[in-house]
Amino acid sequence: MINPLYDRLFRPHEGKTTPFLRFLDGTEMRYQDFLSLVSRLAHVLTEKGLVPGDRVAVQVHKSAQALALYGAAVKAGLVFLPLNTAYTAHEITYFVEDSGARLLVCDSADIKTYQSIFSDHDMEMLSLDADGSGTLMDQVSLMDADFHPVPRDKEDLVAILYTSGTTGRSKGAMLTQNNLLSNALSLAEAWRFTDQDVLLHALPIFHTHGLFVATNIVLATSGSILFLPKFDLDAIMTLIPKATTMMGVPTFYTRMLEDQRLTQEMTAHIRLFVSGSAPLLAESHRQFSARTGHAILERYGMTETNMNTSNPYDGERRPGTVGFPLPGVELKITDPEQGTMMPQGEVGQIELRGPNVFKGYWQMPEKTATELRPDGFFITGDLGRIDADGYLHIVGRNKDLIISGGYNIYPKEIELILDDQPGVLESAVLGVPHPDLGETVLGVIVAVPGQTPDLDHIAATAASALARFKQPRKLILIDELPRNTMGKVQKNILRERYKDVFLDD
Ligand code: MCA
Ligand code: AMP
Repeated sequence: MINPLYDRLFRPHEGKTTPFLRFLDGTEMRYQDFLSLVSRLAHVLTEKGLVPGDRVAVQVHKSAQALALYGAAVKAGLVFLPLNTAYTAHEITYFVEDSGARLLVCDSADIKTYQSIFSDHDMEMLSLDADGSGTLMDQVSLMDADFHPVPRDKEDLVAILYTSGTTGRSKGAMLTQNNLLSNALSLAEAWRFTDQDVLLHALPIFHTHGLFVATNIVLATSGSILFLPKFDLDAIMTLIPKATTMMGVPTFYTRMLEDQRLTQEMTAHIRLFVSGSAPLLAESHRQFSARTGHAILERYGMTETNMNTSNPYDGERRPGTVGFPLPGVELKITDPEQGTMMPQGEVGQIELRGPNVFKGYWQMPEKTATELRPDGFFITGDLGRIDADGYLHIVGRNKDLIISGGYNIYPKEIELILDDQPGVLESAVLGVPHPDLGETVLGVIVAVPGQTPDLDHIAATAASALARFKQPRKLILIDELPRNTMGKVQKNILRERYKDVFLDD
């Protein structure tokens, strides 16, 4: 194979006239048109001087062109680096500098800001807007629709996805051709995807879930995608009768449950609902089954590992569990201190090994060594147990992480900003239950004795530095942080104390 990911996921569709993407307005993009866009974009990238292995940073709204850009990076042997559209210029600066990106593709509304920030960087910049226009696309029309795929080895990098770190510094997870390909093929089979499937796609395409899981599975099986720009409850309700499958984070399902239009009849055409990226409450699972007759299939994944476990397609999909390891994935539950195996049924940290597990963190060998063991097992930081029937239950986290509406937030990054504010002695940021987002961010602040920090000013400073989804939804001033005898802040006590803050709203 020349370029394994391209050869298996993209090449088979060259010349195919069936629809790949279907849009809200009823228009479609056929496979062959998508593939020729991929080729033209690959020409644009290489004509900008990019060579195999170069990083292409992309912060754009969801569009067919943005998806084709991913294909173009694969075809040209480049490393795709998708970035959340919510990230601020401050956050983007870090990703661009850390990755050494050679090209940044962004919305035209941001290009001036980025041009001034990166004026002394050896980096090209192009724009791509939500409607598919921009300087990137201006060049596409001049390009040839043939592009010979750049040869790649299955261990070569195809993407870097940044995931926040416990120290407050984001880490770039390096994903190989084989990581993505093996997982797509494994999931397509486990979830029985075929060319008859129509996937309702409302996830963002800058994360593993929407970009790799959802898109690669459809590419692997030649089905089509109902491609929504974002989650929109009305659009979902209108399109469900036209789809056969849907993937979402738990917030999608809880929002759908609140809508009376969700019934057994209107979901009759669907064969599979999948949930992941955050815990789906067993109660939501049961309510969804009762309303629609569909048992949501919950699975467990990570940016570093793609998908690890899944409830079965046939057989019981057990609420509150994430099922069994996918074929080829080894999973063990270990003692967090010793790394030794825990007895069957007991809680420990989840470790994983398989073709899905990433190559390490970009330019962070020490961090990689602490999380990826020499024998290939990756220490996930999630706590779990395996029940008597082999189902994995995720019972907590051994890492300080908040998951809000499927987005990961590491408290340290926010605490560093809060601690820096006038009048603040120290702070603790924690995730507390939220009816819509699962968890949301609460900031707890202790003042320097005799001073009164200005909470509005602090919120405004956080807003200028952090993406909206990371900003504390509330700041609370308290006298002191609870600590254990070692001096460590006891966030569990704070979580318990403030667990109803957003539930009472
Ligand atoms: C939007 N906002 C959020 C979030 N999303 N705040 C906290 N958490 C969020 N997730 C902000 C908006 O900026 C806005 O701020 C306000 O919340 C309300 O926006 P709303 O219109 O309600 O939000 P939305 O556009 O409907 O988005 C909510 C969402 C979205 C649909 C849940 O966040 C989403 O699509 N999440 C999916 C994330 C995902 O794909 N995760 C996969 C990661 P304001 O009110 O100030 O204007 S991959 C992964 O985790 C692993 C690999 C795995 O296993 O899959
Ligand atoms: P990310 O860094 O965005 O890849 O998020 C990965 C984390 O999301 C995992 O380490 C888990 O903590 C969490 N996660 C993903 N899927 C599930 C799930 N089905 N249930 C509980 N947690 C999940």
